[in-house]
Amino acid sequence: MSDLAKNIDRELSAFGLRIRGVKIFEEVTPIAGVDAKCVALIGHIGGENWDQFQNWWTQDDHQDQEHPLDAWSKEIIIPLAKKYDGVAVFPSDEPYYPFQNWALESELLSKSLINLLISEEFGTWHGYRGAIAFEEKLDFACRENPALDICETCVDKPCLSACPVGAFSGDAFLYSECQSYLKTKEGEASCMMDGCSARNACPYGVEYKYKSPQMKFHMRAFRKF
Ligand code: B12
Ligand code: SF4
Ligand code: SF4
Repeated sequence: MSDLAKNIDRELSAFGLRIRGVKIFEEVTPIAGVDAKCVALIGHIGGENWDQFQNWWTQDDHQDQEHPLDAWSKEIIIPLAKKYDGVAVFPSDEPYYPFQNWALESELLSKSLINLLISEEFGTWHGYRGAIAFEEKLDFACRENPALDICETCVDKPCLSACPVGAFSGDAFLYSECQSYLKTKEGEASCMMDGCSARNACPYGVEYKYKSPQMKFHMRAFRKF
């Protein structure tokens, strides 16, 4: 790993974040005004960022944020990008940058049947908080394995039968069926309380599963009011 990558990773670790992988572009790629040669993906595995985020969120001047986790991420990643001559981009800002594709090409992950990337170690319990694009290549040990297909080897596929509205029974995720269910009393008592039943049914990475406050936070953010 280069000194630059090590320094960024060390600074991120104070917030429970890390460089998840670095996607090296075969051709220079324009990203947010930069001719990028690579992009460093920043995120968390399991609940490693949760306490730091909560401490920030409970401070008086942060409680009214409409998207607190995004605001927290920006407060950390934008200055870091400036300090190291890169430019920051974020997963929820449009135009959407292809975070999942970048991740697939720089980490040991595979696509899952429930539209999330999955790892043999930590399952689907991980996320991306931002990325920094650089005009220079960053030396970082990437663990990409394009042949990995975890779901293919999962015989029972419990995720598919766990969703009460069969949101994964077709070719695409049935977003409105899921959203409608989450607004019912049953949805409030199950997925809204304990997290997506399909995601919970997956046997991979159970020890990385988000704890209740983090789970509820993400479910509330996901459900449109
Ligand atoms: C819009 C969006 C949604 C929308 C619509 C998703 C859709 N299918 O269109 C809705 C609201 C439904 C949604 C829901 C959720 N999302 Co969402 N979403 C996004 C967002 C902001 C943009 C997606 C996009 O259009 N990207 C643009 C395309 C071009 O980029 P791409 O990633 O390279 O897309 C390629 C891949 O998707 C790939 N691809 C094609 N088919 C498939 C199939 C599978 C199985 C996979 C893994 C990839 C894949 O090819 C695409 C084209 O090149 C991304 C963040 C981001 N910027 O990527 C998060 C993101 C994908 N979501 C995420 C999450 C966690 C969720 C939720 C669990 C809610 C939550 N926040 O907790 C649910 C899960 C629902 C589900 N099971 O599908 C995470 C996924 C992390 C992971 N572990 O993989 C992301 C990366 C955000 C993040 N901050 O980490 N999401
Ligand atoms: S339960 Fe099996 S098929 Fe479903 S996401 Fe997990 S590994 Fe893939
Ligand atoms: S949150 Fe509940 S309803 Fe929505 S996809 Fe997951 S299991 Fe299905």
